Amino acid sequence: ENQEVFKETLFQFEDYVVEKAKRVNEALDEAVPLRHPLKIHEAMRYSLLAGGKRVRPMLCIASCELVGGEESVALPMACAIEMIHTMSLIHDDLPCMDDDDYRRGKLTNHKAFGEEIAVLAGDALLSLAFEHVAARTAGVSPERVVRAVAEMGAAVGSDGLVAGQVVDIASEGQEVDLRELEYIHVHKTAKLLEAAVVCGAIMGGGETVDVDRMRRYARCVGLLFQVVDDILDVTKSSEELGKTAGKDLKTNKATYPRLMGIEKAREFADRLVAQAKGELSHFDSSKAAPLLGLADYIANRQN
Ligand code: GRG
Repeated sequence: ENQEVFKETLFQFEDYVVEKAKRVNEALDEAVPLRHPLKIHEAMRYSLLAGGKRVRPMLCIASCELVGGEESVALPMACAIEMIHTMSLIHDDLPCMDDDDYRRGKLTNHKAFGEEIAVLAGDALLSLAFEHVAARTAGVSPERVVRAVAEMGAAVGSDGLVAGQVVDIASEGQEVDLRELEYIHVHKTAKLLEAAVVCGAIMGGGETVDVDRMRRYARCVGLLFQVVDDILDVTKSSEELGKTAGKDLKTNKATYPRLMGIEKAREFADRLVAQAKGELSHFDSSKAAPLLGLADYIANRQN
């Protein structure tokens, strides 16, 4: 019987995810219409609509709904977070950064449009993110919109994603210990996931205590996301061994499994998912179901 109930909730969670992703994709499509100059808008749309998992927008919307807000009040913010995520991927893939040829199953932006356009597409998406929240959010007090925008800006800048990238670049070829690895992951990955949750809760009208609880949930989920990424990296590279040589730089990169062993990394992931869920125990569990489901999804994802 338990298994039946489990299947039922799992099924509902899938429905939830599919429905939200559809809404987010439509809103993103509408946010960047093709217009003059054609090339830049094509490049922005190419990466933005390339079919990411939309984990951050879902966290944003589910957080808004958990504190009683309508989906519509968080949708512009959810799109803005995805625009920022996408631009960080475009810039991360550039030859001067990670120098990658493929992303989201397609050629990277600079491979498809050239480096100049890829840099500018990233810049334009970052700018559009802030414009989009400010111009499109409706039904939320100006104080809350400003608070959320400040939160989002802090997550991206030199105390956020950029900080993580800078420390990551500086650590290349160096010995990296667990503390430094955590710093990189918290900044490169967890900060934006945290902003997605916190900004969703702010837009939804959440009380400070609840926003704080959800922030703690998001920090666990953010780190979990990266630990799982590292574990998947090991699984994938052993599967692909022999097929692709891989880049030395990436092969030698510090990861949780490399620093603590695969078993300990899995235990760490289990602890993080339990802790994330624990932070939501104060909420009605049926209302918290989407965020609880997202934590499980992130823990168990295969890509
Ligand atoms: C943000 C201003 C600004 C500059 C960019 C390049 C850079 C600074 C930061 C790098 C950030 C980066 C690439 C972090 C990795 C994040 C990560 C875990 C990406 C994978 O996310 P998924 O699995 O991807 O959610 P999909 O494609 O599903 O969206």
